[in-house]
Amino acid sequence: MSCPQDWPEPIVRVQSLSNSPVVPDRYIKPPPDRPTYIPSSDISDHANIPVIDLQGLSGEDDRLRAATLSQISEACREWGFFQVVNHGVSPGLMDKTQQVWREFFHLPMELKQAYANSPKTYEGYGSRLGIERGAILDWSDYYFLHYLPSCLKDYNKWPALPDYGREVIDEYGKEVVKLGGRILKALSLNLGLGEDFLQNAFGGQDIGACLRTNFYPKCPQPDLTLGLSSHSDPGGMTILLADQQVPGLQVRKDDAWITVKPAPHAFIVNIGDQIQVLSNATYKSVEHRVIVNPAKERLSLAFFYNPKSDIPIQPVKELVTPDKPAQYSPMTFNEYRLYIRLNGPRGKSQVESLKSPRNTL
Ligand SMILES: O=C(O)CCC(=O)C(=O)O
Repeated sequence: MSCPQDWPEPIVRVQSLSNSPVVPDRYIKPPPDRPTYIPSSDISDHANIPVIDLQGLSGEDDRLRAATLSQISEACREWGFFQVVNHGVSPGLMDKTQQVWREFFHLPMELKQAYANSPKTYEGYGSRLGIERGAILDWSDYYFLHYLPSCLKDYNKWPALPDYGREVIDEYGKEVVKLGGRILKALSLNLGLGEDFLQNAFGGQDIGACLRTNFYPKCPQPDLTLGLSSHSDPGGMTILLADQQVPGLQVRKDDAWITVKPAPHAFIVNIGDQIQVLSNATYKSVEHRVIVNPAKERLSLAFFYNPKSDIPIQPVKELVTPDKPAQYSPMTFNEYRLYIRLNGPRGKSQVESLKSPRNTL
């Protein structure tokens, strides 16, 4: 099955609704899914996901390197989410890339409409995930583009404005791909595999890398809706550059939602479903969602570091034992991501439903 060529209903840009006095019905979540709006000033009192300094990974100090790996291991097992600082991507480039996207989303609507996307590839300017007619939608617009594989990278599908944007977005992608490779090595070692094992399982140099820049306009009734509904990321690993000024990302920890407080110039890293599958559920992707703000818009850059799309992804045999048989059947990422592309974000329902039948008896 493939995605249809077009959306089931006319697209409404959420940005065009941000001055309405009330949230239209299409965006009102059922009561159990509604968030409790937390003013930014209260967030500092809450628990936060671990913050890990990556400097130790590249230095000569073996003890520091081992300690850093161990922090990453614990964060993957306990949280599935962590922040990294001293990660090697220049703060100036991070700021400039956010600035490019802010300028893009503030262009006149008719200029942005030239990049309107369709569910066939999702590339371009979008305002919904999923194609179910009448679905309750999220309070966000986004822009989706590919970096890798190179055959999918098409500058014509990247915004031409602001005029310095493509170069900056390109540079940002190169740097974040490098960071993804370093983190994947750490995960691989922590799983007791060779440092290149996971990268090879992802397809070596032929990985997929794409960016979704999320734009969450301010919202008149933030306790009735969500910027992005609860989901786990379908891909390998996500490297998120969150808004430094406006919190919004919430991570599910046990039965609570923890609001992430981004450290200055940190990236937020999370395990996606494909690493859950490859690691035979040693690492788990974690549900997260985004709340919106009554006074401020919010911008985030979600960089998806994914396996090559047409190779079967399955638990690596080194992590399959008689006590822990393979939990998932092989599936290509191309097949896997169709679920979210058709249905929109739905918690962890997909990866849970894929458990091999013999393990659900
Ligand atoms: O905006 C955020 O902080 C998170 C975005 C996210 O979860 C996603 O794009 O999948």
